[in-house]
Amino acid sequence: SKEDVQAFLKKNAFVLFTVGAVIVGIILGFALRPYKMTYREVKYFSFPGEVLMRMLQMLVLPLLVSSLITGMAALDSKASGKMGMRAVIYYMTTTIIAVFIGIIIVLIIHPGKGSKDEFGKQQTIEQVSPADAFLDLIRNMFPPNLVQACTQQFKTRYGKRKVHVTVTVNDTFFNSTNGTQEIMEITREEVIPVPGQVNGVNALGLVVFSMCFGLIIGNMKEQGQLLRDFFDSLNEAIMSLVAIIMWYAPIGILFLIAGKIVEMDDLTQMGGQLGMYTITVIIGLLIHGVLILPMLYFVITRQNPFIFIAGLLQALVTALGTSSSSATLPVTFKCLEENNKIDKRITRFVLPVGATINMDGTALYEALAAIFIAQVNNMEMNFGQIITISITATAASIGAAGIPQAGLVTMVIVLTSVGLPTDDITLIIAVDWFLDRLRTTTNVLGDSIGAGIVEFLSRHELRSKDVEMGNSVLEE
Ligand code: DAS
Repeated sequence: SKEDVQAFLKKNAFVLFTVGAVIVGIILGFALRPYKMTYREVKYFSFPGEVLMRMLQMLVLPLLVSSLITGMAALDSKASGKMGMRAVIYYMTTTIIAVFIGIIIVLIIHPGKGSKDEFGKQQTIEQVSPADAFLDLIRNMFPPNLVQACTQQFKTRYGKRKVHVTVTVNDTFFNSTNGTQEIMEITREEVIPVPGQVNGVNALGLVVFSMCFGLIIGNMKEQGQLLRDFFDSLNEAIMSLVAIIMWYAPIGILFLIAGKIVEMDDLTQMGGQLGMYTITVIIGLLIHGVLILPMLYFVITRQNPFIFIAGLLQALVTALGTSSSSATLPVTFKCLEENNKIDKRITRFVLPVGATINMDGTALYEALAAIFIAQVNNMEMNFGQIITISITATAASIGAAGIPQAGLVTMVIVLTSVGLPTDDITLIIAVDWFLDRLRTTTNVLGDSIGAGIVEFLSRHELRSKDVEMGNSVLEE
């Protein structure tokens, strides 16, 4: 009936807006492509998207810290220890499964055909040894300066930027007596690839600190009450801010997606190996996200995984639009707590940690991409090398920050570990912006399903804690 339709629309307005935004964004993007906007015009056009990105990022720091501290403080150390164990086992298992799928699928489809001819020009990539990368991971866990940890800069984007270059031609032949002579100078606009910097927070360091801090103030008696109340109330206030931003999110997502489509290169090489590679990654991510994770959820909780995923839709779309799991974090919280009714003591712990270290999509991607690069170089990996790739891909996904294209940077570790040319990362840059969005969506899905599973497994502890506290803990 008409009332039913109205009620449905009202209840699902957010989701409809968000999904609508993606569709309109894609259409608008393709419609504007023929106009060949300049770099500056694209930046103006996608400005509403940039604003959304900044709003979400603005909340990450206070949200991450306050949710982890209150999450840890709400449980005694035994209960949080058990919950933490479950979460870690879930993270490890799903990441290893993801890596495994990536490897199997790339070996079966074999998208790399042993030649680099069809790829564009290559650039040089900074070398990082696996040992250094590993030590960096540990270093990041213990930031010497907490304030600095809140303003860490990441070198990540290998995007393209238009710059004015002055070309000076030197002629030493006619003027050998006094060195070089300048004979002409021109200025032109050229697109060159540049590694950029992204502002972020050292999430790993803040996670470690907040967890310890939360545990400590949770164990303190009355003296800890002030801090517990403070962070609890901070967390509530931030979540109310998230609710406001959610109304703007569809507009931002629309322009993020449209802007990216307007700006992307013509994918003329997509017919060849790069196209096959893209399809291989998509298949791998689909197997993991649509098959394995839902199955795991069903086997453990005996509930319909797709109803659970439907509640997450807005978070998934935000991940697709922002290609950052940490920028998506506020929305993931909202979806899980409000739509899927996951206990806050679980989300507050599982989500920030998950967004920082649990990246199934990235792990799958890194293993797959490394083997693809080996194939392009006509190198078949032996069993030992494949094991090395799976271990380093897991480490690289843990080390990758939840920001756009971070996975591309940590891939250097995977490649060097088996002696593959790191400069070959540039072969896949052309499609990375797109695959990044898909793997980020998979990452967010993995964290969210993890929250559902950990809650189910921890139901006894949660209940006995409720009883002990007279059911007053964190009950809104
Ligand atoms: N885009 C990242 C994320 O936020 C990770 C990656 O680059 O793989 O999940």
